[in-house]
Amino acid sequence: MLGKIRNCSLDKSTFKINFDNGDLYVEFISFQMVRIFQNRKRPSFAVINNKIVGGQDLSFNFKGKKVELTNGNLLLYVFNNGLIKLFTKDGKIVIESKDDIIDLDKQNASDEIENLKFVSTFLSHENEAFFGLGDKAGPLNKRNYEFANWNSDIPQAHVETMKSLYKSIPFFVGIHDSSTYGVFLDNTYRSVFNFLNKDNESFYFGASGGELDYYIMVGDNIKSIVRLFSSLIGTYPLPQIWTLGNQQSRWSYWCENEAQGIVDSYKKYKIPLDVIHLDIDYMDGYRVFTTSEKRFPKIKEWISSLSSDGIKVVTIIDPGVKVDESYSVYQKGIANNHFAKLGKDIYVNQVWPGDSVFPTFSSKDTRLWWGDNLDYLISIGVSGIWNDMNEPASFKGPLPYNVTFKSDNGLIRHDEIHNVYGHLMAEATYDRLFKTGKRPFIITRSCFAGTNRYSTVWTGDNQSIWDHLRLAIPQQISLGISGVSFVGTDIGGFGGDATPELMSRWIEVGCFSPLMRNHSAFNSKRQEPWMFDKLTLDIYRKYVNLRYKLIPYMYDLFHIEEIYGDPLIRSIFYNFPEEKSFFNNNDEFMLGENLLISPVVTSGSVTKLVALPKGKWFDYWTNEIVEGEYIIKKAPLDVCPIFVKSGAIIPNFVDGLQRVSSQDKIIFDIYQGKGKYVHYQDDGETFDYRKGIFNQYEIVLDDDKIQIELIKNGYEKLYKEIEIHYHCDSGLSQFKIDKFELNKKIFVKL
Ligand code: MIG
Repeated sequence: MLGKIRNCSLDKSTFKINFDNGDLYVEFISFQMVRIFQNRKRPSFAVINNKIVGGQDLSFNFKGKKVELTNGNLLLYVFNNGLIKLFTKDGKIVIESKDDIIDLDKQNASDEIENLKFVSTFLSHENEAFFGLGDKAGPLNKRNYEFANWNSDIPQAHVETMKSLYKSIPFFVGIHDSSTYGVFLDNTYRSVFNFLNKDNESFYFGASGGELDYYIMVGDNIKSIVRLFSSLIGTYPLPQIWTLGNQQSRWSYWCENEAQGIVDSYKKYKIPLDVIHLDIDYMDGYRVFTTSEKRFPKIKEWISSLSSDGIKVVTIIDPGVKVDESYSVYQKGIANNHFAKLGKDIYVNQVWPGDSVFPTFSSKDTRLWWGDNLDYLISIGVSGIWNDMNEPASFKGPLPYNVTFKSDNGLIRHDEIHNVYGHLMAEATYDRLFKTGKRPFIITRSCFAGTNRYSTVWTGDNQSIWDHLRLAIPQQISLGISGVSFVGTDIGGFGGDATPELMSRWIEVGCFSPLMRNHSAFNSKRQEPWMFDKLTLDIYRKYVNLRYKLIPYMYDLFHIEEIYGDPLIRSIFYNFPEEKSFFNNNDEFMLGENLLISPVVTSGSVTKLVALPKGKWFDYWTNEIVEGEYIIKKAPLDVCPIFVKSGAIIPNFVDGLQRVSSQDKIIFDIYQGKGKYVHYQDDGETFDYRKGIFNQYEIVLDDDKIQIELIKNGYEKLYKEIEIHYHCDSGLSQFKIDKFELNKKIFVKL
């Protein structure tokens, strides 16, 4: 414990508070964010921008038992032992320490407490709600649950009592009557967030190693907090547009013929497809960066023929490198000291290839070497990399804590690197793919805060059960709050056998996931859309078609996401923060600002009780205008209830596309009301947009008038045709706009 405060000083923009037993630093990163920390042993893996914003009015006042610090907007009290109390300038309480000693008699703590090196306990407010923490199972609101951050490979069914899953994002948003705030604990060791609230008055977090280093963000609503967090850790860079297409996977498509057959069937059944995934069996004996001569004898030619058909190939890559003296990846890794050690010896565990060793991704030269190995996959035409098993998972027990990894800042033990292992593997992959000039497409299973700068994620091994379809909603929303916008679940469920009904309902949810991929395990029922019955196939096609229409809308959302960090999949209160009843809504979500999806996620249901925020909403399928808190919607198996906000403007690709490709025509669905929308267009592939090579079309809707204007023309391929579909209380009307010039407003009376 820090003990009593001795003094405080301000050096440039950093406050240093000296206690009997150590120092604590305080920095106001901006008017809305304060960082409280001890000296770190090594730089953060997560934070890329914590530069202090100038122009703040910094001062402090030391009053014996407490220091009062301010930046002119936030007021922070620091007490003995480092306890804190944070206010806004109008005196509203944000967060307040309770006591640094957990009162075990009150049994507020859990067993986890034993392993923590430090703990910070805070008062919880009545009805305070908590959100975020990445991929944890259970409801959106994390109050009354406890979680641990320790990336774990969990093949069993994910349930709400599980403390950890694959990802670790030690960030949450708290909302109570006087404040909305976020806390990011920038610590990679096993950490614990306890919102159990057993004593009805407190919550705590802590970590089992490293230093105390946390940021508190203060804002008006959850969106402003997510944006502040994104400013610290970075956002997902605009993806290649085809990555928003439909993706098909299976563990495994065993050989070229089988994989080709899948592509052919998609064509035969007229379902759009952009990507096929190759799981571990494409490799030669699970040796990473090899391909099987037997099963994929002419892989380069095959990938190239797929490519002329518009299909991309993504291959899986695990971190474990097979121990095999005659295998060049192993040889070079050994020669250049790229593998983790236990004492003086290379550490060996088992994964798919049998005895395997683990790359030291914490070191730049290892990351570069890993990238060099990717050259082979790039040279045969692979378009994206799927990183699995990077918790890291291991078959012969977990890696001991004292396994060491070389790094750019000394050796790192496993207990410190574990939660960022997948993050660093993704970074290595990103850096190599970046050099191709195309926007990297990577999928990772494990991650840490900030991995979203490099990679998309999926939620790991779910199962073909209704509970996991339901879980997909809060899980994707929570990941979005935690900075991870490019998310998806294995559509249909990975383990177990999907029923036709479950499959149908899953595609009705999955078609809105940024990462839209059907994937299943080798011993489960085949899960491609035609493997069920005609009805399932028709439903599947209907929702993949819907997805392809919405791709320009999703791409626009990614453009905004890259700037601010707003996730695509959001809870309703992200857009309507005053509607607190949605804090506990786990069966609806929004895609961006305009679409509200209220899917059926229970077996046998053909109706849905839809909760709507205030305002006018259009039923997507019937154009019927609905209003009111709750409505009961008929939802037979082929209907996923979808509602569009009044005043919405939604860009669509034309119907019937089989691949994502550059389009000459765009259709704007416009829904009566007032609204404004900017549609973004670029080459969908390269980083040229960063040099201004893009177009923007602005549409303003004011009841019965619209105004369209090309406000930026940096990319030569403008749409040749714009079509407006106007939805209003008297029905649907359609018309075309075919000539437009830069900065010339076109007015249309509706
Ligand atoms: O131990 O590569 O989550 O998607 O199909 C299982 C085989 C390893 C786990 C992944 C899953 C993948 C499977 N992998």
